[in-house]
Amino acid sequence: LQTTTPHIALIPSAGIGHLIPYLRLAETLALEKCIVTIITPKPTVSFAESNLISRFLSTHPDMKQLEFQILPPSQSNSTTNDPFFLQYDAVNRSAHLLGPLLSSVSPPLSAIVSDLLVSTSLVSIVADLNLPNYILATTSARFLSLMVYLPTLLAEPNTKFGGDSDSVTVPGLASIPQSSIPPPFANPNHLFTELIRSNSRMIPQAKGVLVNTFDLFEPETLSALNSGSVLTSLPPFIPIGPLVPYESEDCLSLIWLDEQPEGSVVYVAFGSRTTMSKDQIRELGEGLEKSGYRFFWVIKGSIVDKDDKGDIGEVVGKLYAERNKNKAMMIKEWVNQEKVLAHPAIGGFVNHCGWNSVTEAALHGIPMLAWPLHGDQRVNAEVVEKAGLGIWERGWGWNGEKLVKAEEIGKKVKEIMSNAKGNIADKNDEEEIGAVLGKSYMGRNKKKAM
Ligand code: BUP
Repeated sequence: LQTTTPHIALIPSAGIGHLIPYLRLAETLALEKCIVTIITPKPTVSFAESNLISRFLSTHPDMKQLEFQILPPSQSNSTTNDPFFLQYDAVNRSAHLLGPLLSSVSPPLSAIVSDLLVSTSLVSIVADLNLPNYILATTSARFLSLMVYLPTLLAEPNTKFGGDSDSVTVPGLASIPQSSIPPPFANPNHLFTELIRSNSRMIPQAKGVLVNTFDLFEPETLSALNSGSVLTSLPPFIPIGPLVPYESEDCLSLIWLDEQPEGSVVYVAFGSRTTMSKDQIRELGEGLEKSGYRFFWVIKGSIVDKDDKGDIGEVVGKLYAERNKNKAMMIKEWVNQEKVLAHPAIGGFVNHCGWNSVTEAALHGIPMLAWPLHGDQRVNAEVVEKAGLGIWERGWGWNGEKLVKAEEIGKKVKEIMSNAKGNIADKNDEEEIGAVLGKSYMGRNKKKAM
């Protein structure tokens, strides 16, 4: 019996959070002896995306790539000027150019896996090519359920997002508090709302939806999606997560971590596309200092890295940077986050609940302080909290809604770090080591031992 090697095309959309899961899936499929072609929209919004694609291709020479030249994004839209939303829109408007590209590949394709946000535009292309189309969802099953049900909710005259009712009901799911619904959903004409509404309508036509989650993490939600409770006539939702990080290079900042005690460092990062106000960055910096723990802080000065200017001292203040240089790593460049989280020195993770960050923390068992800032992140934070993977202070609101003060931040950081493996705060070092080894042992040996 002759069998042919499956050839899968992967079509991500825009932004690091939508690219990394595709690269992880690409490696997994290649290890399963599939031929993989990655379709990369060009130009990308950020340097981080184009750098990541080049590095991935150079370390995975068997992988095929097809560059997909997209139409220029609109400079703005009356509802948003977020460069990533505008890029999703541009990829959708360019989708007709994909047909000839996909039909030209050799050997012929066996299936397509595409991002949910471009799936409607692909319907007729996939039908013409007579190919099964899978979606790889890059968010939690819980937020995905909200996306699946969004067209129905928006069609109901009584639905009010951001209104007075306490929560939104998606059949089969625990209700979602209004405060977790992304604010753009309150405007049916918002580009983000429109992109999700139009693309979610296509889900029933997909052969299956691959979800970067796992059964133990979101059991009720997966079962609601697969039992027809959310909507009837949905394809299977297949949990394939947490997607395993692909082989990649170390980054220099790991050397600093090598010198820190086990579980002693709190890692602080808010993903690739969110920046906080200057005041909030200052409070966060003070909060980290107040916590007494060592910290590794990835700081973003702009939404898109192409616009990021100035050094760390300019963002956090030169005095602050100097004061903390021995107990902190502060960095504005790209770090290999997955390797940072895998490092034994990391004891806790303050993050925005971007779904990739959540799954990476889950993979390495790092307790999280959830600080969701926009989009799907508050719904994701509910999942983190419910699964016992972290804590969340709901009152901190969306990004920019209120100034979260250093005092509160320091308190919450202490709370997660008290669950960490090493559990030794710098300022209490001597006392805590004394408590472990005994005060008289410490006194006896202090001259000859470190
Ligand atoms: Br920044 C940064 N290094 O320096 P999320 C990010 N990452 O490895 P986001 C690095 O990017 P969306 C860096 O490990 C994760 O895999 C990180 O995805 C990696 O958040 C990914 O966590 C970021 O989903 O995307 O960027 O906000 O809005 O789509 O959730």
